[in-house]
Amino acid sequence: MVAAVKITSATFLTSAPTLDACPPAALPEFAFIGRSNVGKSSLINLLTLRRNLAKVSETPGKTQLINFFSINDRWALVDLPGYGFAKVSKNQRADFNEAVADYLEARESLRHTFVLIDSRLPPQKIDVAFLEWLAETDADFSLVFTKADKQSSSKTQANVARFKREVIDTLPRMADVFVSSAETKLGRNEILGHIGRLLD
Ligand SMILES: Nc1nc2c(ncn2[C@@H]2O[C@H](COP(=O)(O)OP(=O)(O)O)[C@@H](O)[C@H]2O)c(=O)[nH]1
Ligand SMILES: [Mg+2]
Repeated sequence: MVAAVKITSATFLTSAPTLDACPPAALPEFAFIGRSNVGKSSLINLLTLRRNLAKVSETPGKTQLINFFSINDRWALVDLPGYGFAKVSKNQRADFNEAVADYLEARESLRHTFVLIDSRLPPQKIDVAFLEWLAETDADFSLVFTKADKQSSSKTQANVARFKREVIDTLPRMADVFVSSAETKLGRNEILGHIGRLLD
């Protein structure tokens, strides 16, 4: 069992539409990215044990702002706009908000990025394309397979293994993998433990 960091305060800091509009890079930041509806906001609420800190939406793709939450006045959680899929001529390309790309490439205080993947789905092109892009930056990132409560753990493990096989040739090294559920709190201690180690 890993020692999780203790969260004594969690407050909404600000929302920003672009990298330039982001608050001063004063605290180490842990960002959450993934397809719309994958569970980014729910995971932030799970980690902080605050029900409505980050807005959970039934409508995919609604949040287009970068949302900052200050934790213990020492570090920050960052809820990024979800990516979608755009058809561009013959090729489908990863369509993520320009502000997200700018943030992930250039934010000085970004310490780590959690890439969220729906644990119920076979590897999605958009997720693989996004990881290919992310791996080309110097980003430090890990994978979080969400919504594990919606199926058996053997099905989750099979999907995680399948996803790893899909990206193993793309990534310079296999990223750390977490499995989470906003319903059962699965993964909370492990993810907070990871954050704690990175903060040390
Ligand atoms: N059963 C289950 N539902 C989840 C989980 N995480 C998110 N959801 C639901 O999935 C939907 C989208 O979640 P949200 O956090 O808004 O996703 P976001 O768009 O990535 O921020 C909401 O209806 C959530 O209640 C989870 O771990 N388990
Ligand atoms: Mg959200």
